[in-house]
Amino acid sequence: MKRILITGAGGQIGSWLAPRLRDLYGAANVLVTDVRHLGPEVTEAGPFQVLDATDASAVAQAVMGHQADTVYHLAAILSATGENDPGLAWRVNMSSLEAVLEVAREQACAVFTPSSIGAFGPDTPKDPTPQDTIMRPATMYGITKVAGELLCDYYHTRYGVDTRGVRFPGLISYGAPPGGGTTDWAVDIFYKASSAGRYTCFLGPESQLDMMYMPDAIDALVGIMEADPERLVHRNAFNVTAMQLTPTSLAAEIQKHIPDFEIDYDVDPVRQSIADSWPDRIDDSAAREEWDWSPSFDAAAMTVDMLEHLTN
Ligand code: NAD
Ligand code: AKB
Repeated sequence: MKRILITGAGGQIGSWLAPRLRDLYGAANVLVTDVRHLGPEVTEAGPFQVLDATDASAVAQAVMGHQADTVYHLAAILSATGENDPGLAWRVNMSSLEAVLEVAREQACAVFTPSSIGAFGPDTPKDPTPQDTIMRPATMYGITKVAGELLCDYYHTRYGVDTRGVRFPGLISYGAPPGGGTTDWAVDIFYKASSAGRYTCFLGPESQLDMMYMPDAIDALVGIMEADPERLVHRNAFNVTAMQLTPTSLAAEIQKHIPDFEIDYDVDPVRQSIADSWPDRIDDSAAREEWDWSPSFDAAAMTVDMLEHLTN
């Protein structure tokens, strides 16, 4: 049975991933960690530890103490927060990844690290965005993501560490709120639609971005880590997507269930310029070919499920 440690597990992804991994591999085998204390639904369901992932010796001690053979490294600063404090984004995203990769090298652990559509930049072909293409991001978040992809590749080729990862699009979920990203509008819109019947969007009406519903993202996380290594050519930065949304198209989907729902716009120039520098549609055929990636939720199915959970 795997012995797993998750960093940054209190966030949008970790709050879904931790229970899934505890179900799959046994609660006692999954050490959940975050830089802050988490609620009893996490801390009482299995082992939990407050852990600053930028503290390399604390990370090493936690991995060795738990005898972990696999690390899901989720601790990070996201795009919009990263543009407000680029130094913080660089320090947290790079120091924590280096700490995790070093202990993985010493202890022969497998490592999952999520990259992002934020790794692409304004010079990248936008539709479709190929798996292997120009990577010149315009944000500090994107710079840390490209550097992280390369560092993970390096630890695999140089030291034989079993590093794997995907480039996630914007993730949509209920539960833990999103943590300061450019795609947060696609989550906020559901909360405001179900509570107030209207939403003011910080991106313009036709800003198109790739998105994915969280249950598919969790399947991707488990799927890539369970994939046959012989089939993996890309390893650390697989494009994965499930749908392409604009504020206009998602509002129309919500209006099928809440006919009076209204959307208006108060565009935030910082997040708009980040969104404008990202792809409109990424090509995820490498993930489909190399580890049978296939999402279950399109925009219609995701909207039904989100509204059902939020109104209940
Ligand atoms: P989030 O902001 O919701 O959660 C991040 C967690 O990391 C938080 O619980 C925070 O407390 C913790 N954290 C911050 N600094 C830390 C530190 N020094 N040590 C330990 N923990 C720390 O982020 P998320 O949405 O869950 O994203 C997780 C990963 O997935 C990130 O690498 C992110 O870039 C990537 N990703 C997310 C999305 C998305 O839409 N959510 C899309 C693409 C990639
Ligand atoms: C963000 O908007 O920063 C994240 C991401 C797509 O990486 N949701």
